[in-house]
Amino acid sequence: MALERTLSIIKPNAVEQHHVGAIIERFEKEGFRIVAMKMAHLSQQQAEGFYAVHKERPFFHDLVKFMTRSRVVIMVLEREDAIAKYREVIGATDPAKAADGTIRKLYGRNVEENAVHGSDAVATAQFEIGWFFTGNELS
Ligand code: 3AN
Repeated sequence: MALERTLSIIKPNAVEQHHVGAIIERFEKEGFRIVAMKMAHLSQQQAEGFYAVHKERPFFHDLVKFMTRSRVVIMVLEREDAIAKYREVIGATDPAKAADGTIRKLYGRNVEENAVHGSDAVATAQFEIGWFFTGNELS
């Protein structure tokens, strides 16, 4: 196992429903260290660039609209094996298919409004962290 960092976003639906505190508490209890954190209302350009890998997908336009609807909390989280462990804690993309007790099962509304984002690989995490944080904010 290696010490890794992953990019976490608490999405608009979870912020609107006042689940920020519960979600952050869960990550800390699962052994993640918060390396950096900010709240932001994403611009269209920020959301489109972040999700550029999905730009040909049919849900891209709606996803960008949702992610720019209201404020999000963006965090860099660190622990051993962070990427796989984080995805275990959040559960499957579709909350209806996510395991009991996972964050998406607890706080997700549907496959789009699924409460949280998490990086899916080390290279993706590097891109995503760099998209939102400068080197200074991570030191
Ligand atoms: P994950 O976030 O689990 O890595 P991805 O990368 O396949 O899932 O999808 C990125 C985001 O796009 C999801 N978090 C979700 O908000 C949205 N999304 C994925 N699949 C769909 C879909 N079939 N319909 C609507 N939105 C979707």
